[in-house]
Amino acid sequence: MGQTGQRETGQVLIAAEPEPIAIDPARTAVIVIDMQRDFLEPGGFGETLGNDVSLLKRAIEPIKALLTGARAHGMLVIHTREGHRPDMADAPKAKVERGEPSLRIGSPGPMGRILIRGEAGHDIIPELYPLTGEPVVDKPGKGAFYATDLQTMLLNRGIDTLIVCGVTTEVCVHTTVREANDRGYRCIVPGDCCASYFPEFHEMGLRMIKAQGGIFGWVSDSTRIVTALG
Ligand code: TIU
Repeated sequence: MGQTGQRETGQVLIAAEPEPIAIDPARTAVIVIDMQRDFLEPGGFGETLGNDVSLLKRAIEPIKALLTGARAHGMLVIHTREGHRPDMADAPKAKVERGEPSLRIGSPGPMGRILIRGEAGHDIIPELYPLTGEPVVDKPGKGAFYATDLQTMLLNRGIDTLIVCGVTTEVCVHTTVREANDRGYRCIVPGDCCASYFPEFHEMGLRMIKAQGGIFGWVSDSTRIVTALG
């Protein structure tokens, strides 16, 4: 804090591809996408779709390190959860009836009803549980901006840059980065803080973000970001 009590706006240079990016931590938010039991633990939505959920665990420790660094700098941390109202009025028929899952959205499973708000499986994994005061955005879609108050939160805090991480790389992380990019936010994606049920989609998803001069944003990693924050 400066003498006036105002936060000093120190720019921090983050090593990234396709090029380094200077951020102001006071205007940067970390968005942790859908690190929910439904995607990371057996018996949830991810497994009902036929996926090996153990593939997503690799993102947990890097996200922990990133959050420790971000919180130490007083950065805004926002968590998201994909899921639907218990009455499922917000769940599109096209989403509920798609494919041949072992259990459909709304069906009772070992962690409660699949992808339904308030159920154990819908909540964030204990390893990354939000701290008191950190906003949790419940989203019905893949993108974190669609039908949520995320943009209002960012506007209220004067945020211009997002560090977007979580699962899965090519689905909810990518959709959110694309939504944010079109809304004028600069997006940094720490690759080791993201994961996919399909390692090749993870790799390609990151390459798509940073290609063409950073068509959707920048790709970095937890170590480079935490080192830059100091
Ligand atoms: N959070 C998120 O990515 N939702 C998904 O459904 N992802 C899949 O990869 N299925």
